[in-house]
Amino acid sequence: MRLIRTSAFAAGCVLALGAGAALAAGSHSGGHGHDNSDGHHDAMMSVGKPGKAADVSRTIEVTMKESDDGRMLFEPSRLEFKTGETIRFAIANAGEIDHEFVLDDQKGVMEHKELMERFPDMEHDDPNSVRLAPGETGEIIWTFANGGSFEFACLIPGHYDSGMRGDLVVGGR
Ligand SMILES: [Cu+2]
Repeated sequence: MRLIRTSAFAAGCVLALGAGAALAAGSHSGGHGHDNSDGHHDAMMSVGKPGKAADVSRTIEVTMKESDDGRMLFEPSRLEFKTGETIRFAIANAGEIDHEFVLDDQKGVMEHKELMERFPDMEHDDPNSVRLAPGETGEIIWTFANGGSFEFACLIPGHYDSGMRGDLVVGGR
């Protein structure tokens, strides 16, 4: 599972780096610009896998923003789901700068955070993340297939360390 996930992420990054700025504007728009023939969009991660709209059991609204005291945050800052649940995340950027919403395990978040710090202009096109400009809204449909403790985060450099993370717990049935 770990190997599959890592290679899927690497493929997404290489593709995004190669395509450059042209990909940046539209990478979150829902259709995702490239085909599924590499299996990348269906890859199971430890946090789960892309879900189907028909399986959605509820919608969770998540707001991303900066606070008056200079922090950056998600509301809510903690999420809990049942194992096997499919969730539609309706994500809004209510801030004044770009933010992103990424679902992963702690190790994946740290790897991704480090990559973003090395390549700040990197745009990724992965099904477990969406990047939004100020005022924009986006959506992720995700199936939490595995129980455990995970994380959601904004990995634009500096944002995680300004508070832009949350705990994501999947458990029970
Ligand atoms: Cu952010």
